[in-house]
Amino acid sequence: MSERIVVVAAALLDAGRLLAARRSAPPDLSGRWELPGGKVEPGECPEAALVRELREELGVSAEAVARVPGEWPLREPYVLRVWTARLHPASAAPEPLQDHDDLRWLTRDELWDVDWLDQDVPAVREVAGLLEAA
Ligand code: DCM
Repeated sequence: MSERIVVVAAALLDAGRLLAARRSAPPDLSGRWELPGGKVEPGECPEAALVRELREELGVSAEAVARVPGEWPLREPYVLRVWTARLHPASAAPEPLQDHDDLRWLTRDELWDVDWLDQDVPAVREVAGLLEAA
């Protein structure tokens, strides 16, 4: 039986907007937009992995809020699980420090203006209802 490795990603919400991050690597994913995150390390709980990845990739202090229902297959052996997340009040603003070259805060009206990774689309659809229409 093959072991699945969980990739966690954050639907980081602030003021009714969702953070989208444009990947700068690898070549087959670069230019596409994703919910920021990464692989859970052995022995690490997924929420802790999410907090770590957001700090490393975006320089923010954040916390996981709630699991977005569902699990989406990535390239073997990875599966994608998503949590909503929020910034701590004293957090720095997100910056694309590694893996990304652009960030956007999207309202519900702007949600589909970016070219999401195919595998992130169902999760983005799930969080759409949490965003403001304006
Ligand atoms: N990944 C994804 N969607 C996300 C985050 C990551 O499909 N929202 C994929 C891209 C990589 C793998 O998971 O193949 C590991 O991500 P990373 O390279 O960011 O650690």
